[in-house]
Amino acid sequence: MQQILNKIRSNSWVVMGILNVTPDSFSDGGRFDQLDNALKHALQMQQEGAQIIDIGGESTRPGATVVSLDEELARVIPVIEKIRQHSDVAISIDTSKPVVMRAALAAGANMVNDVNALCADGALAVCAEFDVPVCLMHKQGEPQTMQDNPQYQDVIADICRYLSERADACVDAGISKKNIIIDPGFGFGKSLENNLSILKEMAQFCAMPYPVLVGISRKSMFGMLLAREVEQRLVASTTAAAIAYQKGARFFRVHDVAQTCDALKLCQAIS
Ligand code: 7PJ
Repeated sequence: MQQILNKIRSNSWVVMGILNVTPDSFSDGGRFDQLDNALKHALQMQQEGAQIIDIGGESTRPGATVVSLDEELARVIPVIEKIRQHSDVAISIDTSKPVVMRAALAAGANMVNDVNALCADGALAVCAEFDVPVCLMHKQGEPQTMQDNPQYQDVIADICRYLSERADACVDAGISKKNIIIDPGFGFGKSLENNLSILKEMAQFCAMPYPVLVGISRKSMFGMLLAREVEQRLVASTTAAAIAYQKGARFFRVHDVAQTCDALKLCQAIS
């Protein structure tokens, strides 16, 4: 993981492939099939150029329902163990729950990706103890209702202030500054206009003393802007990644790994 963090201090970039662990993964007899599918998908994304696999068992999409602790553990831990048996690819655990963070890190995950920016009681302490990179994401409100009516004084300044406060909280809790990654949180309590401002002003986040992660892949902002269904958002997603790279973002959380890597290779070649 430190190698990955060092890499992005130059003009290089890192793609994080999204591995969704689906709600019915562990019902009835599907268990081993589902695990094998998850492993296959992870290995394929690694082959295509992903240096980190981001595993999430709690859907945080707009409108998603809350998942219990036991359910989330049952979804993600077997997948982490399975990948660890076959690959040394870096694994990121996408969770807000300290118990899941601890179990995932103990099972071989290398990084914590928290859409709640380590706000849950005990989250900072777990990450400090394991001394792993953390991604702090901004969101406004909670997934159930966050898209209803997002409000900002100044969307860029408000997000920068929040991320800066959360980074300070990390350092106060003993998390190394070099382990902090920030993320403006596309789609998390943001209107289309807010999301476009964030992309346009990406350089302002990148001017903060932390690397920036962008999660914009297939998001509903493209549905709104382009009237495209989720499977038809590849071109917009890779274009957005290229724009964000040019403005200084270095981590990209994506579904379409090979295509995003192509776009970023081109960007880097002319940088
Ligand atoms: C993000 C995330 C994001 C980070 C999700 C989806 C929603 N983690 N997890 N940043 N989005 N760090 O992929 O549509 O933007 S889940």
